[in-house]
Amino acid sequence: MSGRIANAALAAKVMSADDAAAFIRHGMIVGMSGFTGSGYPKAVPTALAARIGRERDAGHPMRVRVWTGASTGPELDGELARVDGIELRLPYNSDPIARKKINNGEMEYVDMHLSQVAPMAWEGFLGELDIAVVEISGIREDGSLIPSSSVGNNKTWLDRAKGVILEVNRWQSASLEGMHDVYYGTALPPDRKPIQITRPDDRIGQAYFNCDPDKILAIVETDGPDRNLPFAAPDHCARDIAGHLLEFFTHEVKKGRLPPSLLPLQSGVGNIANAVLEGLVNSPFESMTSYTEVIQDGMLSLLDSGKLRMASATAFSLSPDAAARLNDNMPRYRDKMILRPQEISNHPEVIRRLGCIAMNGLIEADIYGSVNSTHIMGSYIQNGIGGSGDFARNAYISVFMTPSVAKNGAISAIVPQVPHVDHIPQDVQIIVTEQGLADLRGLSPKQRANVIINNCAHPDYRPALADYFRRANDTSYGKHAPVLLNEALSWHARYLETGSMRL
Ligand code: 0RQ
Repeated sequence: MSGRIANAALAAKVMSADDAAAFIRHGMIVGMSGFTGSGYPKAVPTALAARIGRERDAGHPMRVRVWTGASTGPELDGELARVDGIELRLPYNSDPIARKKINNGEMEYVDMHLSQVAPMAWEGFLGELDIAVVEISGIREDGSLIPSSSVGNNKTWLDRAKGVILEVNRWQSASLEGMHDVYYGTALPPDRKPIQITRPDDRIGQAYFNCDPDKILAIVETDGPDRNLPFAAPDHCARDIAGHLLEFFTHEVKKGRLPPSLLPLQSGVGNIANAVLEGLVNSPFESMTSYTEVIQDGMLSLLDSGKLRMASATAFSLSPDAAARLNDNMPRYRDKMILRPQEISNHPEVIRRLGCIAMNGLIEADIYGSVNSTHIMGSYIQNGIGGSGDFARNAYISVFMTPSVAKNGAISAIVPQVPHVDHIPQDVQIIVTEQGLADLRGLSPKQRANVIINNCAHPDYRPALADYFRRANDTSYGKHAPVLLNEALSWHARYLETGSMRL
């Protein structure tokens, strides 16, 4: 054994992944750990998928409903989706095989605000949780559990599930111990109390999960890395977007609308968000903090540079190099990081109180500033809303960023009307592309349209957008937010018919 299980009674429950997976039966709801590819169980889902494949071949279809924190890894979503083992998935997915099944109509998917998953599980709206499968980094003598590289919804899964399967992963650094802050004070209305976080540094909970030992059905020892995908080096476009944003922050500090240390940063995942964080390393801002969902490579660089004082999140999302750097230097980083349950890292009350600066990616925005973050061509889901809605609505400043074109220029990211809305104009204050930045605060719809078209649209599409807007102004039924109903979505229809939005 790895020496990670210090409780003798629980050590007696160690078994193989195959034996542990046998506790999961057809139709069950299974709550798994995992958030942005970190801290997800690796062995039991793979064993479960193998069993589902065997059952299917023997003529006994078997499917389960899978809840997680957010995205996981190929051993979980990929393997289970491949054997058609997932009947329903929530609240976030980025696995390509699962994405294909969802968009083929072969898997049900519930795309949720990440802060709302745990409360809704407690409220009973989602169904009864049968089994929790949770990765941890160790078990203490008193039976309490040391979380691993993500906290996500684990506290809720461990509390709500009828049975618990634990994966103790010795790949995870033993020095993670003490980094987490697991809050046990949440309650349902009318008994909710204020969440007492007034600075990103505040600790309000405990470093361990509680778990009723009688519920623990199995413990599996593992030694596998998190998904940890490499980030692309920032290209020209990402660097330009980062540059516009840094110029904007400098301007806001000069105007006295942001303090010189800015406000707690939330950063979405992906290469552009990472480029912005890397850009902040060479910025004039000092003593910054972060209150976010995920700690990615750029956050580590910011911590290394001394510019970022501390980071609060619910998970890591690191490249293999950055994960190795973190694991090798954990004692140095540990005091500067806090991992919390996602209902706290994404809590609207805390985000509003702290005044976070939210920075998220988008698929497309329309000329009035509605943002589509999820549905390509209005119907094909890419990932999900994730935490972007939690942060965008409640942030002090809500920024969305994107290249101005997609698919080698065949698609404009600025369109007359988005075919799916995740973020309404009121929740979208700044849009940035490599072309420039649109500050939409205090602007009416028509004023927004002018700024978005002129500052953010690609020059190849700007004349067509301006022409649409001019004609809409002339003939629209109402002149508040003019729209040509028959034409508004014609750009998307044109892409589907011809492979390009160009006229
Ligand atoms: O598809 O890979 O098939 O070519 O969309 O686009 O350019 O790789 O962008 O990785 O920055 O993701 C909005 C999806 C952007 C992400 C989104 C196609 C493009 C490609 C991906 P291909 P890129 P990114 C914190 C906050 C919601 C969740 C969130 C996201 C694919 O940021 O999931 O913010 N956000 N969470 O080709 C058609 C367009 C397109 C387009 C891009 N306009 N039309 N296709 N694509 N723009 C994290 C969590 O909550 C966990």
